[in-house]
Amino acid sequence: MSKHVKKGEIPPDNAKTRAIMGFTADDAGEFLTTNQGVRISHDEDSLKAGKRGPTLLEDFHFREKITHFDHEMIPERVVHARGSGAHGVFECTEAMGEYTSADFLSEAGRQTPVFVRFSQVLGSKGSMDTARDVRGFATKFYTDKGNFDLVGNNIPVFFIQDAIKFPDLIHAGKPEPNTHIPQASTAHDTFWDFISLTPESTHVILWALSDRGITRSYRMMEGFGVNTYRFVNATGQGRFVKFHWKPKLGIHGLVWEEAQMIGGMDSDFLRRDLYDAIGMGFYPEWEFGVQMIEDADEHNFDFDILDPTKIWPEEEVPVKIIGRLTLNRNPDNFFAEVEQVAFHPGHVVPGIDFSNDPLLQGRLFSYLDTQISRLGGPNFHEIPVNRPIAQVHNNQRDAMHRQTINKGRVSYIPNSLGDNEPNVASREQGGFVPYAGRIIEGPATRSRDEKFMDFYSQARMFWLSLTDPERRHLLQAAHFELGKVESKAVRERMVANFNKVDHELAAAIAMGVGVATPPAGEASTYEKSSPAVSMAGTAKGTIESRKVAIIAAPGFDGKQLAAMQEALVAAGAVVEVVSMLLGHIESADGQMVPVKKNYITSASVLYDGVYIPGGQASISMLAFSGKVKNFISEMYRHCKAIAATGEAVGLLESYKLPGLVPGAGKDATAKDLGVIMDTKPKDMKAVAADFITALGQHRAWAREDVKNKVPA
Ligand code: HDD
Repeated sequence: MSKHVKKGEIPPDNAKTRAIMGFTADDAGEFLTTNQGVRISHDEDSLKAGKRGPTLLEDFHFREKITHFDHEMIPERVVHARGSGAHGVFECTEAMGEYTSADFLSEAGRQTPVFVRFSQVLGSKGSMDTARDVRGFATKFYTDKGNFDLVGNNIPVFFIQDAIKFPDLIHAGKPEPNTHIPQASTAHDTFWDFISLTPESTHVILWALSDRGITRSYRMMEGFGVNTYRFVNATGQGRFVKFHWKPKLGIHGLVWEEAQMIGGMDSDFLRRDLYDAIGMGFYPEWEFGVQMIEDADEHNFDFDILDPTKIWPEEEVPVKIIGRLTLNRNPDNFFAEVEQVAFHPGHVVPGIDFSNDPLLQGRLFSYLDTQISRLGGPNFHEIPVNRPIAQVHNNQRDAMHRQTINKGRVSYIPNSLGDNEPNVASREQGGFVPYAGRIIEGPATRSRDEKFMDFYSQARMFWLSLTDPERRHLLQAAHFELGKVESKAVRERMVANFNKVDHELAAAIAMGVGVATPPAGEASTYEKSSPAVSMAGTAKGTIESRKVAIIAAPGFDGKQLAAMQEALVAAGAVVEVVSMLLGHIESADGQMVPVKKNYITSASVLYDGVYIPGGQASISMLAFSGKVKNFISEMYRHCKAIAATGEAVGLLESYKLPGLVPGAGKDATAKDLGVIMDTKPKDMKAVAADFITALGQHRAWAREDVKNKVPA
């Protein structure tokens, strides 16, 4: 799936890369100057009257430097403040002309440059990556016919049906205004108070409580446009459409305890993961898919297709794969690119239009508006990362930070002095013609259609479609989130809502959060399931870019370590030797191996798996280390792949990990539990192959039943 690039390779050559490179600056080998280009002779002392001051006002260099610094912060995004992004390319794999006139989807093989920003919704810019949250997945397609922004999330449904409630939702979820606690967490009273009084949110809440809310990597999550859009073809014929991103690496989450620990060990975990993967040439990939519904079928579903709290089950409306997204270039400057990129669902191109989805309609106002205060004026489209590669010609003029120098005296239409140019374009000339088929009728009303009021059917469908481990994780998440809620009335109201989804679900949550189990018989009777909503079974078997720790001490078995390392690296894993001290450790047969991390700078939660090679001297030292025992126990508790060879098998057995029978050796049970052990490895390739298989499964959920017995 991925292509390895050499460090320093020329960035991918496309129209956007060429355009944006014109704005980059490289200071290497240059003299220091002011912003006016004047070379500076001294930069470490301000200009003073005598050696002991005071500083002179005429020091223009000092004033310019400090003034710029004083103003270098801009308002963070009111939501999705924390995120990370990358450049890449979208390739159309199936010509879609029959359905849409969108030029970038018109022929297989057509490539379009993109910039993607991933984000957490609630936390501030400096919060941690692994908070339980919905994640943003926003894509800017720099098409030849103008920019198209697909501003989606990693969860296909939203909390509310109407944009008018958005400020309330966000106020409830953000830190409480009197204390500004808690940061980047929904586990507090105001959030659940709002949710418990907003039953339309029940469906998305179950998704957010599932492991989708704590993704292992931005590269391992799905993306959804969420709202219903329209495709419109060259003859003006329209149909409803929903957009999907499907990750090549499968859909994987963290374990909640692990997510919390990572928050302390490496709050940049997801950001680092994305940057490192692209830097190493493991380019993340997604398939792009669409679900389409004809106008004639608009009312033929047991949900309203305009309701953003409902999915179109993939089993009923299949996802047609029509493209591929590859992220292949890290930004050069986080602020200039990731921070200043401005998305807007209203940025569409001919061939894509809006539906009457009331959430989308409200979004169409909000995004343009917010950029004006965030980026300081209406010219944010001129910031390099936001500039379309399509040419811009209009009569908009001036305003803060204007870059373009428009020539001529005419800036109005109609005009005769400039031949009435720039002129409008017909549909045939590529002009955007709003979709004409939309039926808008009825009295002005602040109300919703009946099907919107069915809050529980699809929530139940989601719950019924999960596997046992997924359900267990969801319940544990609910116990944590609601367990932090002080108001018993709020907890009771939430349990009452869950009781309308499924009685067992409500009873299990009630038990953990100290409220009475509500009566049975109130749950929705909807019995459909949608296997596609489950993350289980999406592992692709690959271990490319997965991180593996090798724990060893001096006197380790050099052949075992080398063979395992070689096999893992060949399969694409990132291998780090962890030992007590940095520097090098020597094997029993005299090989020196560099140590990447010590016990203080590493932690089990930062790896996907661990291997311990044998070697009597090494194992004797490791056996004395509480840190090592803790490392392995955590790995076991978090269901990650573990391998041990030679004397290390005895070490592993001495930890008495529940479920691992002493002397299991090559026992199938141990393998099922994702633990590969071989006391006398004759064939290290075979041991490595088993370990790679276990790693490729992401987690050994078979360990679920026993893992909680391991002390945290
Ligand atoms: Fe939003 C940012 C996704 C509903 C108002 N939103 C924002 C971002 C994403 C989403 C991914 C970050 C973009 C970036 O990386 O810069 N938002 C969604 C999705 C929604 C949704 C999938 C439901 C389908 N949003 C929504 C509503 C409103 C907003 C209903 C307001 C009425 N969203 C905003 C905003 C933000 C934003 C205030 C903050 C920063 C920005 O726009 O550029 O305008």
